[in-house]
Amino acid sequence: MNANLYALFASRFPQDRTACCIETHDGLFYSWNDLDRATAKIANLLASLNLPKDSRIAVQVEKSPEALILYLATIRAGYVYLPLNTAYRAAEIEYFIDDAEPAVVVCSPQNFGWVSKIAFKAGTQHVFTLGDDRQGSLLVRAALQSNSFDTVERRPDELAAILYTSGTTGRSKGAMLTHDNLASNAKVLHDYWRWQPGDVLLHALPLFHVHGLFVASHGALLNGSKMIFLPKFDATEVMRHLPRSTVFMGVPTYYVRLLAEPAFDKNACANMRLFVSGSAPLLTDTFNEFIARTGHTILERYGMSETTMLVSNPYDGKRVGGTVGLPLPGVSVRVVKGDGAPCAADEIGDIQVKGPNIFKGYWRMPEKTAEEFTSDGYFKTGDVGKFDANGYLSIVGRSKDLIISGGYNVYPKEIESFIDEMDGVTESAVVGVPHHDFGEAVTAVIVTRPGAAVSEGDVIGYLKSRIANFKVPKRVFFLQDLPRNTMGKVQKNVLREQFKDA
Ligand code: MCA
Ligand code: AMP
Repeated sequence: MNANLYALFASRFPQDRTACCIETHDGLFYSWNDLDRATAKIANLLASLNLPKDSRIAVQVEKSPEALILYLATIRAGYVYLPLNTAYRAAEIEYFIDDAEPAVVVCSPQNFGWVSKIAFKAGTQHVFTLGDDRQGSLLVRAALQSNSFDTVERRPDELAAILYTSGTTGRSKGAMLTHDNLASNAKVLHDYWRWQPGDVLLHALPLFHVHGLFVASHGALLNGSKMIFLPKFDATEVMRHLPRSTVFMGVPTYYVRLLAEPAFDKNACANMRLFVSGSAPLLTDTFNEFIARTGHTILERYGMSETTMLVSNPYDGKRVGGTVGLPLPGVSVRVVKGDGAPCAADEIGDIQVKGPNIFKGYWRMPEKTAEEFTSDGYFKTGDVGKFDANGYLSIVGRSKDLIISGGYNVYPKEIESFIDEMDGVTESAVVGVPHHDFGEAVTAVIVTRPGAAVSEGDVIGYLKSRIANFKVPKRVFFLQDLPRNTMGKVQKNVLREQFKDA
């Protein structure tokens, strides 16, 4: 049997292929026939390029139905999809392209100048453009191709996607996900969250991370369900479409922003079946306020780029606020102490996981991959948590130095290395402090050289021209010295406490 993930989706398309598969915010309708034919055209285009096996197709484009179609076409043609955040700037894109050596790069038309320069320098042969308005050379070239394509045979353990996830030492690592990693997780979630006939997914997440690209889209595709596609999250737009939707997925910031809308109430959610939250901790206050306002209990779940989804609150059973729920069927989750011994209920330790959804390793980093697995094959998540007596997992912290802002990961080490390059800066420490909207806000604390005149505005301006906007500190503070422990290590917990009300 062909284990290509696209073949699985195709086997679940609804009988009526003229039914709507994707509806856009501005009133366009794509049927399942359209999806089949459009993925075939792009798959034929990719096949015509005679790319080597396992070629990476790197994509940095705005969200659109065609962006999802490009993902599916890549999988269908047997290549490896490599999505990139649209906020990334030249230095970030250059790193990913140099590291992944994609055979094809697809970028937004307005970025063609600088992206193609980076790609051609790195040896990429083909650079196409794709806009969010159905423009660009990719579609022009694909239009000339046949609209039928035999989905390429793939084994379960062959690569389907690489997702870059930043490293604690600053270097991003490409998590290699196989067809079976994605297919097994999609099937489990489809059953666990009880997707049903008539479901409609309101899709407001970006298409370059696990949450929007896999968890949300795969559920609808496996269910043969319509997706209403929003170009980005916007609370007013979400509310406009909720009455015709049944399933919504988002990061906690989405729920905070929805609750800030006075008209968001039981009535607004009357047609809804399921709200899912993940990618960052959902505050218990948000969880409780959501129940009070809408009568719906948000289902919180937990996963990673390396693992896709691991743990979820139940659909039918009790959804407990402040917890991420129970291990998904087929996924083994344990909490261990420093010496590897299992923790008792309510005892805090490191979270380790095993299952068919766990990635194949980091792209071209075998030593790093080996370091992140235990001798008995468990992946070390870098998250710290505890099980309660009922088997519900809570995440209480992270052993990795990571900030999650509005669902995006920011690695302090990367930001510190940019700040430390600035004239007049001696050293810096970047921490996350509580933020009502983004959950955590990136905050920089800097020590300057004597006599140097570096201002908050200078630092923010310098960083904005170099790195993705969401990584730029919201505030910058200056100290004479950074607090250190007896080993000389910067005490970030002290800084987090000192600037928590910033
Ligand atoms: C935008 N900005 C941000 C963020 N997003 N700053 C910090 N954190 C962010 N997440 C910047 C903008 O560039 C802008 O900067 C300023 O903040 C205000 O922008 P705003 O209009 O409020 O932002 P927005 O366009 O509304 O975006 C906020 C957002 C978005 C809707 C929350 O960030 C988002 O969609 N996040 C979802 C991320 C996601 O999909 N995560 C899943 C990862 P300036 O003022 O300087 O111009 S997958 C994952 O983690 C795993 C595996 C899992 O478990 O799911
Ligand atoms: P990423 O590198 O984007 O895959 O982010 C994965 C990380 O997001 C995990 O290791 C967790 O730290 C965090 N995460 C995801 N879901 C949740 C959640 N529901 N609660 C708390 N943290 C979460």
